[in-house]
Amino acid sequence: GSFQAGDYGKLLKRYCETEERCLQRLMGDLLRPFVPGYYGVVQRNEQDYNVMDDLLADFHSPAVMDCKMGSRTYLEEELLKARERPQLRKDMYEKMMEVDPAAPSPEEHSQQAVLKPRYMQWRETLSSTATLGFRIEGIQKADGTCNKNFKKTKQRDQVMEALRDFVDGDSQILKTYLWWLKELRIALEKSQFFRTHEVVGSSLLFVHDSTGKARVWMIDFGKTATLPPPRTLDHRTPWVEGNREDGYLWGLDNLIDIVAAMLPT
Ligand code: 4IP
Ligand code: MN
Repeated sequence: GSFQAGDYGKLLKRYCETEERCLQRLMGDLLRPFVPGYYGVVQRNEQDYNVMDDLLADFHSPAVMDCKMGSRTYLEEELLKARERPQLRKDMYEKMMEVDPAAPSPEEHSQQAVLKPRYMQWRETLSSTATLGFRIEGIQKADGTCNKNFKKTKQRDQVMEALRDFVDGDSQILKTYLWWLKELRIALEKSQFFRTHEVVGSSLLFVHDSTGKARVWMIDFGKTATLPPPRTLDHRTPWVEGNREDGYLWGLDNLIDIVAAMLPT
């Protein structure tokens, strides 16, 4: 993985210039309370790292969920690249075959490879990304057990089941998450950073523990692209190639609806 133990309470993540730029800007944005604190770059064994807050440090045996936000998980620029110089990806063909041997087309079978946008789109429609604007990537429970088996979690009721299991049926935790999600939405709708960036492949990290503490943060900005001024996004308009919309807020609206519907009335 790309993580290494840093000082206590800090986390080192393999350096990425795009992520550095975003985290720097986010430190001066309204979204600051919703992102890990950023402390610059350090080098260890010739490798650079971005230093940020370890979001789990203030929890006791936390349960953690990663939700990838947005209706699109690849950049428009990757689409252009795939057209100009198509790169056959054997690894992505193999990942596809592992989940559904019927998914590749005859041509893809004969090449034993697929293009990246094709793989990413297949993942989007297999999961809830295309229909709900977010997907669950992984859940780690308090006992340390990990579940990354959400590739086919697509329907609203399947998402609810995964969420209910994540909080062990605790409505109070769900209520706290709902509160944070709504606070985040308010901040996103006002944020200068958010308006001026295409946010792709970014996740919401949900963390809670048995003390009842629960919080949500935005993480992973390696594919968050600055728009050329004066362009902005509303993050709800459906994507068509060229408009750069990412469906982030549309996904958050859906996630908020789903969590709200799980709470007793
Ligand atoms: C992965 O597919 C994820 O989409 C990665 O995104 C993506 O990295 C990988 O592309 C792709 O293979 P699976 O989750 O199905 O394994 P993330 O890093 O957000 O998890 P990018 O580079 O697009 O962020 P490649 O091209 O890195 O393999
Ligand atoms: Mn991620």
